[in-house]
Amino acid sequence: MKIVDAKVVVTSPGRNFVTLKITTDEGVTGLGDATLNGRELAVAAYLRDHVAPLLVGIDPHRVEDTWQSLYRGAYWRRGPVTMAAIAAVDVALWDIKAKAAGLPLYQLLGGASRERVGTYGHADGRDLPELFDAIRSRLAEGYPAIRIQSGIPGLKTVYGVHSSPDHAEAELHQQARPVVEDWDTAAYLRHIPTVFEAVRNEFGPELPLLHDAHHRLTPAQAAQLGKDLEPYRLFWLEDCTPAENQEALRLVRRHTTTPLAIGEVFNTVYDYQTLITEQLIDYVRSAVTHFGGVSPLRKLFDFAAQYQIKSAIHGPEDISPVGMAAAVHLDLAVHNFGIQEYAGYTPLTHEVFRHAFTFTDGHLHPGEAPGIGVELNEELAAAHPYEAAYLPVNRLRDGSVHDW
Ligand code: GCO
Ligand code: MG
Repeated sequence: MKIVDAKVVVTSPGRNFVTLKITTDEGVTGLGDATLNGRELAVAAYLRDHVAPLLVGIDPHRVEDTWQSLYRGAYWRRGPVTMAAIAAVDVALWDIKAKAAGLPLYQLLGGASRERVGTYGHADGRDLPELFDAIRSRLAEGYPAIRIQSGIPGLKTVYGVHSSPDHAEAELHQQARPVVEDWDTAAYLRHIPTVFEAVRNEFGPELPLLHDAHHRLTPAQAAQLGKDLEPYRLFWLEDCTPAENQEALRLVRRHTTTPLAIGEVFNTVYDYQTLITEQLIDYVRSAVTHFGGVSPLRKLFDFAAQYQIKSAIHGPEDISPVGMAAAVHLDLAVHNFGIQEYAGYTPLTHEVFRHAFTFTDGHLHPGEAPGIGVELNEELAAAHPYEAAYLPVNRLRDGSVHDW
């Protein structure tokens, strides 16, 4: 078998997605997700201009060799643009290999280690009544675990909190200029433990609760928050400090038993080296899409397993259904699976990317279609072209930029 075409499709059925479609001389095709939120066209150009020409003519079954040649051969290693591009190739090749074998991808990864894949969903509110309503909605949808994000008194807009529940969908259409959010760490640290206390009082001790600090704290602040949240027994506290500094987690870990999750912005195993070998975290959060694909993520999970660290693949709305499908195959197969984030998609996104994976009773299953089980409706994708969009920026009260 030989690759005859590699084409990049950028579509915005509510938000932008970048998809690589590889076609072989035997007519078998494969899809990969290369979506990098707010920087989509950089990855599209990397793929179109620098990777696609190298793929034509090669044997698509050589997944590992292709990965290594794209990673090592570029000389300029790592980074989100490079690794998202390599991820798309890796997943598309796994898709082709599994289709050629007539098997769903999870079978090539060792087969199912579980019957279904547990998820967590998002609940947010500007105040407690709004948050409680959101939690009730997620519970009604069947989610077995819930991430809680809350408005902070005195702050206008906070990460993960929609300006009104009715606007949740509209806000998926991101802005053509970055929205400016405001931030006050002291106000946040005072308020969040009271939110978890109220949620525990209302919903009881059993519901697994998560929280994302989105890289905003210093190690000492994160340690304090972890300690303050201990009575509420979180499933995890996510991205408590900026992810670049692995050593920062030593201090956090020494001071709190709240489980820690990190890694959605990481793109290679080297970003995790200290965190894993010193057992400073409990969950690795990388997405198939931003970590170079199924091949390296599988290796990361195997490495993490030696240190009792579990998988928790990043699954917000900005991972396309192609990236999500690949994730769910891995989730079903790896032994040290922890949880899968699943934020769901707009109805139009489900139409553009028809997929075999299912979401029932808060659990995902990849389905039994050969490959990753996603088909791209190219006509519908073309009818919804790229829209300029940015993630927000975050500023303190004095106007200076803070981590977002
Ligand atoms: C999460 C993440 C996302 C990111 C988003 C950025 O835990 O789901 O923090 O919400 O902010 O993926 O593009
Ligand atoms: Mg996060």
